[in-house]
Amino acid sequence: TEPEPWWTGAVVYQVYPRSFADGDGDGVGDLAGLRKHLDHIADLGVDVVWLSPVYRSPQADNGYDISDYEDIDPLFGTIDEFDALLVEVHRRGMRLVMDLVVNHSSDQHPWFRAALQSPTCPKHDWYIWRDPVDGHEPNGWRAAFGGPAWSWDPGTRQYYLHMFTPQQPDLNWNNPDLRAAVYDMMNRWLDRGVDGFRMDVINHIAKDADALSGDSDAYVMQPRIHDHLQEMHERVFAGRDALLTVGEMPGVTVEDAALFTDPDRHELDMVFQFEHVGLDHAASSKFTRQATDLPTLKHSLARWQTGLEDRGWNSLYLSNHDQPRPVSRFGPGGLGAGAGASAGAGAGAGDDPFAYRYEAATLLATVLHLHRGTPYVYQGDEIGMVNAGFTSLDEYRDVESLNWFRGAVGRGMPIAEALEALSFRSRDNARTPIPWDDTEPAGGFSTATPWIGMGQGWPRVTVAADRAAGERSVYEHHRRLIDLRHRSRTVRLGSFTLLEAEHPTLWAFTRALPDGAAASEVPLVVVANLSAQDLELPADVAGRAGDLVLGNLGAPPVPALLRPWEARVHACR
Ligand code: TEU
Repeated sequence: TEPEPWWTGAVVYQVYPRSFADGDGDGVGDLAGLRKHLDHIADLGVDVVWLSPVYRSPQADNGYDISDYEDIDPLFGTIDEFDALLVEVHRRGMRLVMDLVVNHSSDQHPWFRAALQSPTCPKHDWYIWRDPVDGHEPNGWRAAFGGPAWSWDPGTRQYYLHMFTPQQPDLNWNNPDLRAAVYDMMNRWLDRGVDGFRMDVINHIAKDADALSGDSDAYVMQPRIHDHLQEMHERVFAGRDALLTVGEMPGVTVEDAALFTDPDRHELDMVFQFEHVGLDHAASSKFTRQATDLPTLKHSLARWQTGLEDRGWNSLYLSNHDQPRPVSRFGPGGLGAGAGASAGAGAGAGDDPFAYRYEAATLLATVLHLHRGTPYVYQGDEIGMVNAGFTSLDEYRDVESLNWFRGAVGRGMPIAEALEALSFRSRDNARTPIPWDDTEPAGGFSTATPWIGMGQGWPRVTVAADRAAGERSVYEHHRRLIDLRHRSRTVRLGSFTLLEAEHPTLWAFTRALPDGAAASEVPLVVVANLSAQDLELPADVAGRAGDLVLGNLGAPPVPALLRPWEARVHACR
């Protein structure tokens, strides 16, 4: 049989460079700062570093608006600094995956500047233009960060499409020259030594902009997406070894994902799906909290486990630079506050944001890393960082947050209510600087005032404090989880079975391989208590739990009892 791909045993660490470490003292993280702190990542045992965008960019969306795909923004360093980083990453036995943002470019990219010249110049067709209809936008599509998805260009007297900010015009993937230019660019990065790509909103590159409906959802992913990805594979990835490709795909279904990640179809290794991070969003807006509960979350992830069991592969994440911190969202003040509480405004807000922080951070990591798929650790989660806790608008930086606030308050929402929504949902919750220690002015992140505040966790939650916490180090727990994946074939490939699916506070499942003879193939049972009360394991679960493999609270005094926010991995009896 074919050996399994290397990334079934890999763990990825995501770096959001502007918030990781500042090497040149301007208050913004950069490549030099990252290079200095690489051992923090390597010692965790991860296999891959995914670097969020460092390309030249006006920073309208923190680098997700690229004006030169082949150079580094001076904010982050130089191309020589990048090469030096790549050498150091490889020297530590890790791979480096770049962000690829080709659904759109910056409006300052020379391609778009050229496209503005006239509707007949060749580059014009590299973007998506429509004539006005009755003096208006051609359809009612809305941009993700507010306002219409079409902006008027007075020069060409046409509208151009942008699914995000007006500074991020969408590229036209129907144009073969555009596609060739993107593939050439990707090949040059791979030739330079990078090891793959995380592809930003890649399921949106094939869209039907002629659709007249007021809602873009049905049209952002057209069947041609599969042709584009197969062509990309053939022109870029075929014949290259040991790469990793992961496509970010808002709205993707498990059925779609099985196609995208079926190895025989040569499209992508894995995708980021959004189902589990949408459960607490109202359909109308991500800023409206929707009640959810543990059974719903368990079922959602379990459905993806089953759906991609025979073909395809999952990526596993609870957070990234767009999502709140897992401890705050799924911990005692979030999901753990219960379905009723998570519905109301201010749920958990009065509570201690640090309650059971170590336990919740390590429990959530245990559950995530024990699923089948490739786990992604977002910077800061390995020390159990919490939401930013900002209380006034001037603390926020994110364009999505600022635009939403302006719109909501403009429509009459009380300011306090809008600030409350930002406090649980803003992307800035995960973008505060890594607090390396408790020194002024910025916890070792920078010698200057940082571009965004340190957040409520600082100076209590720091890398130094966590590393000194011994048995209660979130970092150390992640290291053990990653080590377990490397040692255990069951963790990598075993099939997943959810136990006690309807239990309101117990998350329990087994992982097992069909024959399972070798030591690395022992079947495992995972049990986790998402509550502040002791939990007595149901007999069918307790009966399975043999030797303790790993736990966040050490050996249990009473094996059939889970302490508050305890998570354990046992060999199956
Ligand atoms: O995000 C795409 C996306 O759909 C969302 O997760 C988005 O960030 C948002 O939360 C909508 O409410 C990707 C990047 O990860 C994000 O940082 C960029 O802003 C976006 O694409 C545009 O490039």
